[in-house]
Amino acid sequence: LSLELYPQPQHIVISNQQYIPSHGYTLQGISNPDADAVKILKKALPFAQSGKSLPLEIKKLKAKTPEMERSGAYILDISKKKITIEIVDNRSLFYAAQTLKQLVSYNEAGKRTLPLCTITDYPDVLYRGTVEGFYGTPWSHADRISQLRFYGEFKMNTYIYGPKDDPFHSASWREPYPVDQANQIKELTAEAARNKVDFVWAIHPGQDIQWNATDSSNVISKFEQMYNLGVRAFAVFFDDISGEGTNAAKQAGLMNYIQKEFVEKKNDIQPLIMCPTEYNRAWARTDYLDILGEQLHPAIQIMWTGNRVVDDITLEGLEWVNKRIRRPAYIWWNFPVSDYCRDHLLMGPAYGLDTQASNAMSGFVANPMEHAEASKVALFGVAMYSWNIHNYDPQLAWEKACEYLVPKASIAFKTFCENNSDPGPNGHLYRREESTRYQALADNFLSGYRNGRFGERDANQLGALFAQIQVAPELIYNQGDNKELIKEINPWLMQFELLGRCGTNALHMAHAWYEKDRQNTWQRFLAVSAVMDSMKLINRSFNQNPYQKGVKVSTRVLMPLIEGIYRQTSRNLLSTTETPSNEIRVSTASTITNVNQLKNQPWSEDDGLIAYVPMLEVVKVEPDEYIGLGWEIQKDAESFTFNLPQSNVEGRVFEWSADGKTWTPLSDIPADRTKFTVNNVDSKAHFIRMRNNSGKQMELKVASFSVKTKEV
Ligand code: LTM
Repeated sequence: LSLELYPQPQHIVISNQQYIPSHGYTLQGISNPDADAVKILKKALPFAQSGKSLPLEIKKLKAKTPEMERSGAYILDISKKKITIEIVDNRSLFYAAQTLKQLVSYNEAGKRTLPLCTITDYPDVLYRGTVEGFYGTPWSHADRISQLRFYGEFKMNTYIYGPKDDPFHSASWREPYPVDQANQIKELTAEAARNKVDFVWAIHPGQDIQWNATDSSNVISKFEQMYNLGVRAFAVFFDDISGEGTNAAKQAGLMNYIQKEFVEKKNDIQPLIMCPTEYNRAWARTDYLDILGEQLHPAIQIMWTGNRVVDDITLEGLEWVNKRIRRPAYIWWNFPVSDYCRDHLLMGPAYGLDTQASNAMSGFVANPMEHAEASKVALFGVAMYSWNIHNYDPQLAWEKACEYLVPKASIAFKTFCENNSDPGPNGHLYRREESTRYQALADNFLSGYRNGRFGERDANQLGALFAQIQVAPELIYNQGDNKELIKEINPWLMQFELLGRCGTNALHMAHAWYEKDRQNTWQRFLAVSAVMDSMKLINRSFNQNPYQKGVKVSTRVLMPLIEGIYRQTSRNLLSTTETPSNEIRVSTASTITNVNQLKNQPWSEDDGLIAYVPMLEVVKVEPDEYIGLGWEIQKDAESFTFNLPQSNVEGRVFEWSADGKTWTPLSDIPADRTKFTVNNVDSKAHFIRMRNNSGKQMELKVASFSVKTKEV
């Protein structure tokens, strides 16, 4: 007999007996047990009003192992005569109550039943939860309240508040919050406390901080304001900054100052957390981390995203960084964050997490999508992983998350999620499995079709899938349980319905061709074209952010399959190798750069505008390295625009070239501008670049680097 509990407890001893309590329970043991926990217990169990009762005893836990001393550890024993809960702290009782709630079931007669069992449970990782640390629209107040409740339910105890686009966190960090926002933060700290979550407020001061006494006290004053709102946990982020603020010794100095002047004086504050500037292994090329390791107060936690900005988490990678920072890293996992692939949703399982790494990290928090409710699919996995690392099963966690979020249409929701999980090509080279169950099917069918065959069995299976895809959105809309989720993912649901329609038509079209029914093939061809046009319309109408515009679904397997069938059919129909007009056009424009960090950065071409996809992180450009664009001979440049915030301007040169070999300086660019448009680009130009001629390393952010072209 096993128990379905999430997260899975560390140890369960269970008899195969279910038990119907003969009386209601009465609380015994420690005085003043946590009220939030008691509320859950009272909902889960029958409580005695008067007369005969069974004891529910709460007592202090006498730990026999270090794990059982951790905040949140508990022993829950259910026997016929009584229930006993042994606890370390209030969080323990709250978690035991959450477990109990999951244990209660109802028999056919509607009576509450309990399994007779003993559960000994503790978290593998001390700090577990999320860091709202993405670029883009910060979560709403309601989103955050709902998140905190979700964390409490699944035993996550940390929420780090650090949305990059909250000015009071980052750009205007010295300013206090206006009253209405301050009040909301106060409400959040109270909600966090009710759910036994540490609300950690983070500041991001590094871009313009001055290393002097005034700014040190500016940080403390801001923390004081937050303290007065109920915040009892703090972080300082130094990620994605350039210039003076990146100095490791100065950063350590400030952190130690906060430790001494604020944390140690207050006495009721959680350990400080810092996010370093070199927060991943690919960027750690200096002695920066060693300086932190040596100089930073040992009580301060250091965050770490892994071997790259967005990556899996490995024990080997953790051991590498832990040696340098001289403490176990506090993981900032960049999943399911989608601020670098905003046209996609990351709805797949939280996998790629080392199950042997429990002793190598002090904390594990995940950076989510700006879509709060949709992020819960992955965050459910994060809760399972960080509580019980060895037994983590990403696929199981994903399935349970889908069932939890959309209970009445969980199959439809799984269909949606399993086909919307890959970010598509991106500068981080981070890819996720998507539609894996259908990959072989799709490949087989397409290669057969290209060779004049029609794989009937494959087509039937794919047809069933596309039918399922087409109805999935309707089922998800109709279940009505989770309106917030639907609001967030609606453009993708609309697109998904069209994908199903498009796939069905594409299969019929292929079949008609195989049957030599030219007329029907044409009809289906036009139907596929029409659906593709509708998909393009959605792509151009929704989610029009300046980074990755639009709404993409199933781009890894299913959309390429449909496009492949469509392309082949158009070739068949036209008996030509020419590309049809509404096929995605392949351009010969490209980025030209020898900067390592930019080599994989995607670029876009839209209406003659050739552009780098904006980057969020700071790019380091070594002497003589350049960032540029090239375009085809059939096009003339009308203008060139750059916006390179946080950049050194000294020693940079802008140049154009006709052949990519001989370069001429672009005149008329003011020397001090980080943002400018040149309107009179020489018509012979087919390349433009900015080169670092300063002899020193240069830092910049690529907000925009683009050329507007017209056909000649
Ligand atoms: O990852 C860190 C430490 N910082 C930023 C995040 O704010 C951002 O959300 C992620 C993903 O794009 N990348 C970062 O560099």
